[in-house]
Amino acid sequence: MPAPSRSKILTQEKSTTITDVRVIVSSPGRNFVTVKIVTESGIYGVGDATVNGREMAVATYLKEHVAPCLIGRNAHQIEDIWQYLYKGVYWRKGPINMACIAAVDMALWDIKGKVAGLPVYELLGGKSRRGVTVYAHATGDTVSDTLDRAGALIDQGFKAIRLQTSVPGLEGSYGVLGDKKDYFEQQSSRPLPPEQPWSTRKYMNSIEDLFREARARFGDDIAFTHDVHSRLTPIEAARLGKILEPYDLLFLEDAVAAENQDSYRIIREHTTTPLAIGEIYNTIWDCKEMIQNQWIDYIRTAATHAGGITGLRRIAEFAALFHVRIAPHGAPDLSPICHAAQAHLDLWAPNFGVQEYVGFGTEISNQVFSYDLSIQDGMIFVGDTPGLGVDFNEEAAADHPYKRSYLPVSRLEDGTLWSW
Ligand code: CS2
Ligand code: MG
Repeated sequence: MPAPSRSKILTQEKSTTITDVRVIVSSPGRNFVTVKIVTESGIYGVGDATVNGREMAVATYLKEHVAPCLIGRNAHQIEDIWQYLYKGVYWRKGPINMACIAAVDMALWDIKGKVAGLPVYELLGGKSRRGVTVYAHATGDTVSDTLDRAGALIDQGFKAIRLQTSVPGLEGSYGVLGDKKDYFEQQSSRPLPPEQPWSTRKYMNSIEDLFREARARFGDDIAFTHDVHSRLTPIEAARLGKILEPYDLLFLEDAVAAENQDSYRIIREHTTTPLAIGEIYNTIWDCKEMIQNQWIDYIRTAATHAGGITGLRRIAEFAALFHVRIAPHGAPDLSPICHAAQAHLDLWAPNFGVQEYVGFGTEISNQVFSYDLSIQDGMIFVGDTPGLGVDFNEEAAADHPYKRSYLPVSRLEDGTLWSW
């Protein structure tokens, strides 16, 4: 077939020349930062840049420093634009910078799919599975409440469940909703960082009950995960891993805050409980050491926090060399755009493990975000809409203005500042 004439390529470039970059901060139930990249032809793409509790930092960075550099560029040049924004900034990496690159990247993949008339998973290499297996969240003030919630999820067909429950004697344990109806409501009422107490001793003295009773009630087929949320030291995490070995977890998440990746070597030397980490990582460099040393089993980087589809694809390919599977973060502070981007990537990735799932949104956020995603029998199914299959209603978003909201801060019972 003859190569397209220069004029045809130019026509393409003209039609996909970026003419506008819009950054919208809205709060349909909780704050989100959305990027909309518009091309000469009118085709546009959307991306998620939400960094929970620092939304305005991201929005300003995008408006002031990223958007001007994109006008006039060819939206098809996803990789070149990624490299331009990553290397061209000089001050590389970091959560704010990488969330901006991520949102632009998602929007460009969305545009490319729309121009090609294909869903993004086809552009990545097609489906490697029929659907995306997820793990849902079961949480409660008591072990019994948590397991009742888990039972309801199992009845809905979920095959993997994250279990979190209150720590007896502590006010406000991580991952427990208390009197709030969902995570959105829980976060929306935080105009200043609430302070939550932590006691490793109280936690370690109670956590085994949750999994012993879960296995007794549900048997061995259900996969359970648990999120420690970076609160232990390496040797404490090693002990927790050994305590939980009889209950055969799918993975123990964020056992230790891992700026020092070598911490995971210590945990690994003591326990066979699978380990997962990565939701706050921003680049492959943050997790390179622990992947190549096989100190972890799942890497949980999120499209919004680790450079978009392009960033996640690089991490997935590297992780596959070391038997590490991807288990992308899927928290309520990622927008449906991120959930969709990850679902497309999960469908393609040969080393996909499991996707965190807390729902794609609520009745309010669904007024702003629409998406070609469904959940059935514990799996996400991605439609064949070209691009990411998501849309963002700017008019509806304007009805839900941003309102500052923080993540909590944690302190030990003696007042020492701790990881939340
Ligand atoms: C949690 C997150 O879902 C998880 O694994 O670690 O919900 C985390 O607490 C939030 O993303 C913080 O914004
Ligand atoms: Mg987590």
